[in-house]
Amino acid sequence: MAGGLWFAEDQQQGLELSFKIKNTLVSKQTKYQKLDIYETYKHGILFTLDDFVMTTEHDEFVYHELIAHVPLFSHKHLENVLIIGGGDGGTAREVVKHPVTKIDMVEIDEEVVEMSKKYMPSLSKELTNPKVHLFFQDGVEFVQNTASEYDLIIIDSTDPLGPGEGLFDTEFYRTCLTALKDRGILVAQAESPFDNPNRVEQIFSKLRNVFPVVSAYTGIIPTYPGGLWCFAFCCKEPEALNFFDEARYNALQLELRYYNKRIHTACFALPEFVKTLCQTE
Ligand code: AG3
Repeated sequence: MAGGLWFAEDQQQGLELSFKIKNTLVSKQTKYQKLDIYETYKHGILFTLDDFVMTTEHDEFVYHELIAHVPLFSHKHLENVLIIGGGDGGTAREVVKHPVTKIDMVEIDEEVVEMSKKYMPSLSKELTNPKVHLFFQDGVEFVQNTASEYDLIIIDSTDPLGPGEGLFDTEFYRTCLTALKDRGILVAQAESPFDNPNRVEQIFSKLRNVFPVVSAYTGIIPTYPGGLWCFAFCCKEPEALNFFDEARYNALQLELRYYNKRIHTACFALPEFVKTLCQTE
């Protein structure tokens, strides 16, 4: 590797993705995980947990717009939204753009929120919005105490390793189903079909055991392993899959950088090998 300081994420098959680092802003062990924030030369701020890339300022918009607006525009009457994980605030920032009543966000590691507020204001800026209620707790426990409460649950987790592991369990998915209202939708980040096809396969197979309707969509996130990323879209009735709130879309006139009306439909078009992994239509 050329000189200077580099951060490298070690990917599954002996492949590394490296960023040239200008400055290390934070490097610490929290109660739950190793947390680092770097200033890179070309990708803005880079935030990692346990040395896995969580987000970069350069391409975070793809992930956060997709994980939020796809389900948000698929729901007719949004009131309560639950974000599980998402401590950097990127997902909440997108959700507040919709006329929702309240957003509960449950993040296990308070230091992720603190550090994001300090070093990643472009992501965390809406975490002080009065609609956003923060709970520093394990998402698995939080959901156990809810029933028929949410219109949308967004699982913005880490990989299924370390503190985020329980967020990939069948039991947890079951409690999420209970936490949703009848027309509710659950969306989850669902890993990389190139880098870790087994994980993708497992996530979808567990979700299919729990949810009556399971679909998948993808987006291109250059700094995540494999570049192509999966999201799971689950609901109780197939209706949400074919619904797009055009009136709200036109009224909001959101200025986004990835998501738009055509992407809403197009992102569900899956390459054959991804279709095989997710076993969705
Ligand atoms: N959550 C998904 C990160 C998964 C990336 N995996 C990896 N780099 N191995 C990101 C949180 C953004 N709010």
